[in-house]
Amino acid sequence: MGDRNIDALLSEQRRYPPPPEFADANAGPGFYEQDPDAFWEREGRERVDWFTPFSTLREWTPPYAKWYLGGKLNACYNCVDRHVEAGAGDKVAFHWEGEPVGDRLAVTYADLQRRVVRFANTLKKIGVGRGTNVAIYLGMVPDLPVAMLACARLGAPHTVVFGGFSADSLASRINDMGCQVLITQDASWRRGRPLPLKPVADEAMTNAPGVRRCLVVRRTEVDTPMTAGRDLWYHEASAHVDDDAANCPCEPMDAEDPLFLMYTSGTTAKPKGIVHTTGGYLVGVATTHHYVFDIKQSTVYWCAADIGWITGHSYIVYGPLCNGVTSVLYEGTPDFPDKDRWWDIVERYGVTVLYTAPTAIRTHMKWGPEFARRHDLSSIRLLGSVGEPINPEAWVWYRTHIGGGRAPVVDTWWQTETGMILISPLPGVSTLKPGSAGRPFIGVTPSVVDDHGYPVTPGEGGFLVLREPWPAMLRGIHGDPSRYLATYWSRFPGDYLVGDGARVDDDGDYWLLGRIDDVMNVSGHRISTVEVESALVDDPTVAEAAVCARPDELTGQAIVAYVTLKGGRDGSRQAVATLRQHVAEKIGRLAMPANIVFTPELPKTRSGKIMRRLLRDIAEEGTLGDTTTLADPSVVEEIRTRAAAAA
Ligand code: 6R9
Repeated sequence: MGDRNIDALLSEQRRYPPPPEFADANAGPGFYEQDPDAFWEREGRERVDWFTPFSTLREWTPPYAKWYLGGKLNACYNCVDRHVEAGAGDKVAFHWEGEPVGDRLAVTYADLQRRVVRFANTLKKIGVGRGTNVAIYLGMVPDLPVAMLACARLGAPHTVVFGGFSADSLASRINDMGCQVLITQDASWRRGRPLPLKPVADEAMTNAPGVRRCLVVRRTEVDTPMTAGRDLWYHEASAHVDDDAANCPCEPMDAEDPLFLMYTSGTTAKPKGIVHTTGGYLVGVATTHHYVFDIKQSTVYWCAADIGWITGHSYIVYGPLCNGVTSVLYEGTPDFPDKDRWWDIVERYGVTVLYTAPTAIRTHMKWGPEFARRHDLSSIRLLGSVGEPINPEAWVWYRTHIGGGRAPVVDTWWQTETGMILISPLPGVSTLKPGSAGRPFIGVTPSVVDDHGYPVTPGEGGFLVLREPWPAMLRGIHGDPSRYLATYWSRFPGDYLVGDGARVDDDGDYWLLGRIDDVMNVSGHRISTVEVESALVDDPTVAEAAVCARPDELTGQAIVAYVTLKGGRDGSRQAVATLRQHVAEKIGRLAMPANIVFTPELPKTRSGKIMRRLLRDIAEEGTLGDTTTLADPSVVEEIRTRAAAAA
């Protein structure tokens, strides 16, 4: 019995062709037949405005690509000013919804322009200009996109550090990038309480002496320590600052000038500063946003991610604003003050496109559909998923309970490094398969290869690699070209190593199998953690599951499953037997977990990814790895105790 049987048992048969409402979709039949170079040439000329048009589409000297050479543009101009100049100043750029109920603000494109100009002029006063690196450590307040755009306006590369990261993480990013200015806030709202941010920033700055100035946005009334000569309240520093765009021109940037760095964790402790540039990035994110989410003039778009994550950069800030869309920006958590908060927001603003992560969908599944039923969600026409493979049950739940049984679900695959969506269905073209990310976007040439770099036969799993460059591709790791080569280009020379496993079915649709280090080997059979997790979550009693391997004398590796039952219940001995049997039925006996640990929560990063590395550590009874990126570190101790009891 080999992988083929597993595949047969797991094969997902449900199919959803494009609904008739998508007959006039931005991407219709024939979309994939376009010539990639002609497509990106046209999008480059038409989707963004250039101060100086580009002369060369791209230059590819592996492993470095350049796009839109010779062009000069400004990302802020494209996201803000040009919409105001075109007469759309009164259109809402974003409906900001604060966490405290009733705390809300509609920011039009004209308002946004004034806010951005004021912010940019304030930054200028403290010495920020072209090439000054700026760190931003803010929660989901209106000043976050404003600060990013103000930096872009001046040509100052930014790095946004997610508001939940520790002082150490913040300091290491500031130091690595050499930031001279830090923008933060007093505290952010978290489930009804102010969570201080400035004290964390203070601690970070003691280890990051390069920071000359710290601008502090006031969000709450908490007492906030300020260091004279270094710290400034933003509302004071900006009080008499000009907000007339005519007096604060957008810096003409080269297409290849850096726009921002986004730090992401790799296999070593030190995070990688992924470099994104201006031209290719902006064209890439705006183009994919337009086609994948079928953006119309009337779209009300909500990406419920955090801006501190690449998803927020590309698909809350730069893509949607470049396309002149009306968006929602929400400050709080999905369960404050109650578990229907998201659905209240969808109803209030008439959200038509919702983009979120499988972990959030499974959380709502765990709470039950009654919270969504309290609200009118009929405005929703399209749903998106990103961040990890979505198991078919969650996909179908999402479509049924949030999408009214009609809205297509686009499962979008991409990474911090890719900058933009690379594999995704298109709602007017693709027949959807729950659990599949569909086809590569135009010009994207993935391949699935074996250990030696040879393409595998269709249906077989292997390493996902990318061959041709795409516009929003990373331009390297900041300050570490050898790590760039070693991480992405050395395993299969000439190909970009994604780090995910995948397989392609007979229709050419991609099925992502999780990170390659998440592929287990039990008795010589290759089993992906995702497949087992999917089987577990398919059981009606299971809310969420994470699977990893531990060494086993007989079988090489054995499977350990961590399972959260619906309603947070504890599992009985009978439940263990039932679940093992269920996996055996879904995949085969070889995939049956050797151990099942019931736990009320799984350890997750703040962006919602399950930290399988920690689960593996627990399963191997080794020492615990770094837990600083965990949303709730106490979860680990709890699981360790339970794992010992279940062994
Ligand atoms: C955008 C983002 C990237 C990793 C990626 C993969 C996983 C993201 C996915 C997905 C399956 C999807 N991933 N989207 N796996 N299906 N639709 O998440 O960026 O935080 O850098 O993570 O996330 O493993 O390699 P990032």
